[in-house]
Amino acid sequence: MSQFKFSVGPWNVHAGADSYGPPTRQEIDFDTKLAKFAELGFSAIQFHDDDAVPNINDYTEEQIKEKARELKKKLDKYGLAAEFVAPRLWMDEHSIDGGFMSTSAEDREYAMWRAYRSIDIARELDCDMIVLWLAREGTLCAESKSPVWATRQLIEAINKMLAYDPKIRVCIEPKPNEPIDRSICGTMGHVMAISAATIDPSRVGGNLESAHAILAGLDPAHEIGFALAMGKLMTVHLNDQNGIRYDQDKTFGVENLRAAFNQVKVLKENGYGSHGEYVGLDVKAMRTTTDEDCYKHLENSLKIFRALEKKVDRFDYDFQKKCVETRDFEALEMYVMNLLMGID
Ligand code: XUL
Ligand code: MN
Repeated sequence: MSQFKFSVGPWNVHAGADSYGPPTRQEIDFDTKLAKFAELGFSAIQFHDDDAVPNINDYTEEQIKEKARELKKKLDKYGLAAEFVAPRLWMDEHSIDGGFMSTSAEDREYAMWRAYRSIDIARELDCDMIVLWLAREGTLCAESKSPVWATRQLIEAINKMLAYDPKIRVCIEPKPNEPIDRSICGTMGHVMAISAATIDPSRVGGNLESAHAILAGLDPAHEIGFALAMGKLMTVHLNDQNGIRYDQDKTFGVENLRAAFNQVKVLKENGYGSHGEYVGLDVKAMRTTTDEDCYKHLENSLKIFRALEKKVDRFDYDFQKKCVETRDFEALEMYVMNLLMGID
């Protein structure tokens, strides 16, 4: 029996538009996605604040909570939990130059408003986690802001969130670049340092996305392991990425099966999920994918994860131990290759 439960965000099923071309598939409405996510075996949904409450700017704080309560009823109908709420601090005109570390005081205030509203929504959805993907937090022009000031702004914003709600946990999803040029919090190491500098480090952790680690030139399994060692891996965004180029959000495991195997292995060996953590996916269908196949990348990611979980179950730890004792890493490496290729 698998120890894992899976989560997904509504943006994982999208119409295929990119920076260079218009949509290639029909938009699918939110309720249809929810029903399909439940049918595919997902247990929880990841939300941006405006996935949960579209047009959030148009409502009062009370109206936003009311809308969130309506959404909760919908989730209950499908037996789905809410995993997290993430303030979307990159689409609004107030977030052109970032959110918490924007150079405009008015825009920083707007970013805090979105962060507080995300917390309000989370509480109504019976969830205690806010994810911060810090899309535009950094510089496009290196001399435009001080990295010292910007880092302190982030710590101050997180402290305000922790003070606003004594139960809320803040989970930073690091990414080294895109859409920003130089990010302020690019890796899990940065996240751990920020956590330690806040007023309650036990409530500040990380969300490791495989593609983001690869974009930083790092190994996703080691980034996961680092956060696990600190007791601060709050969730993951599994996917895949072909080297250092635009963020691809490919189906989990399709570019580097061995790296994917090691992500499943480190999660499984360390009892990930035993405190209610979900295995989150953050995957995108290709632009060429048809309407009929628009959930295939999710189905395939789940299939690959589960197949790799079986490989981890079969992993021969006695043989590994022997190889380590004799330092026969050639044999250990070939053993892993054979395991993955299905050669006994
Ligand atoms: C962007 C990314 C986001 C976050 C959620 O690279 O991964 O989708 O996961 O805001
Ligand atoms: Mn992500």
